[in-house]
Amino acid sequence: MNDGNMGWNKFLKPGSYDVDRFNSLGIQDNDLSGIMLAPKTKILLYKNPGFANNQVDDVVELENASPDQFKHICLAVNDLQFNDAISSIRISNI
Ligand SMILES: [Ca+2]
Repeated sequence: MNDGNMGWNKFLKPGSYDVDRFNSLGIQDNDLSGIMLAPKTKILLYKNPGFANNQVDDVVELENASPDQFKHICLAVNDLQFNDAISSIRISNI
């Protein structure tokens, strides 16, 4: 949900983000509705903390292949039920 602090819309640098790191950045568990991806990066969004992939639909990989454009990904419009469910994230360069 957008609770007014825009925490869901933060830009995150490549790295691994578990729940504790989320919280330190002002992002709440199960609250992510959108994310900004830097050029030439990919992101793994996990429904579970600790990057746990227990079921086939627990993780989704999205990427921004553009060399120079940022890409906003809105989780509220897809049908993967990742909106307000994300508990850990990995971001890497491609
Ligand atoms: Ca979750």
